Amino acid sequence: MQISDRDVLLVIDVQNDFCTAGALAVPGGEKVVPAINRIAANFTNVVLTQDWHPSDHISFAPNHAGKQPFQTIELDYGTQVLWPTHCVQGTAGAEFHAELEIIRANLVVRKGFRRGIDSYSALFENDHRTPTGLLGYLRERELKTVFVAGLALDFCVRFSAEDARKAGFEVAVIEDACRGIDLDGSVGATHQSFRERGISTVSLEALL
Ligand code: VGL
Ligand code: ZN
Repeated sequence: MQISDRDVLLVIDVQNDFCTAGALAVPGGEKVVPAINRIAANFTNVVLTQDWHPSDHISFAPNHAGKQPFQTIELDYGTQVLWPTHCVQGTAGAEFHAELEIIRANLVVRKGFRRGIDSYSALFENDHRTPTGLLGYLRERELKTVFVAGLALDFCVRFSAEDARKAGFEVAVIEDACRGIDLDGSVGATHQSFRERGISTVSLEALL
């Protein structure tokens, strides 16, 4: 597959807290790093996202008396999973994995920095309305196809891919450059959603 100057590689949340020994470790999370470094070298346009929460963030289970991680609460924007405290602004857990070649990035988008709202997607926060600014960037740069990789497949990768597709981009998720959390069948639901929405999945090999 030929990569063009109208394509962008969107690298989601490759941060220490989502890797082994991190606060919200995704199984095998760090395995995406060499894969992403290899494909990033083939793209002119590379955007990274960084989950970037204040310590009093509403998505953190310890901020809700009597709640445990992975339970859910109802907020005015819908159901919110409560997570272990992770990716707190300025902490080592919020840093990109040390081996991720961040020098390839044209843009780093931070998300989830408002106390009262989570942001899985790189384009819109969890109310599906508040923009991160990335959509404006992609449109102004006249980018057409968004290739998505990173963590976690069934949360931030999924929401980012869905929002990009809804906004009219061609979207391809690079499956072997992603890893999932898999809460209550969320990886299966992600694959089904991709099929229903016309989000394609590609292998790393196809892009090398
Ligand atoms: C993520 C849960 C909470 C992700 C971020 O990057 O998929 N998941 N914050
Ligand atoms: Zn988060």
